[in-house]
Amino acid sequence: MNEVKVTAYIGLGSNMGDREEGLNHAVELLGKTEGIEVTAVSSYYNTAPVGYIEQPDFLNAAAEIKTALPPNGLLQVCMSIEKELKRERVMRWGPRTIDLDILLYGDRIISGEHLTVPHPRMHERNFVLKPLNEIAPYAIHPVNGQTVSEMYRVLSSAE
Ligand code: GSY
Repeated sequence: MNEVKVTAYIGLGSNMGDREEGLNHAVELLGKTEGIEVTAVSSYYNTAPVGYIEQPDFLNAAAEIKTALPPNGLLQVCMSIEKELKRERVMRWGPRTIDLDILLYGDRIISGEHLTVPHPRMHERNFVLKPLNEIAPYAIHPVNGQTVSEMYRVLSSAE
């Protein structure tokens, strides 16, 4: 029987250690996970830190996957990759070796204790929308109805 696969988007970021190696490794581990196929990866973008700004620049990217995993299963995978790559995070908004965020999971809207999808701040973050716009300009945010390219245009014109 064919599994039903959902297209989901993951945001990746690193600002500790070898950032490029961290992103490469995270994408590789995602692709090796049963129930996940990585179908596109954006370029890697050097971005100034947002929020707590007294920290090194990030390298950010976005990946498109097709997955048979449910949202919470995907969250567990993201968390175990962060653990495997020895994610270090000294403070909540501070530097980290690797960060994986579920941005979109098909057209699902999820508001759970551990997972909110679409990612609640994705529409206001250039470091999310720029890589995502490269691989999925026509993907639709199921809450505001905008495409990624519309959100990216609105955000870029406000800056
Ligand atoms: O949730 C992402 C972690 N993060 C980032 C990031 O990935 N990139 C940039 N540029 N700034 C950030 N601030 C935080 S927190």
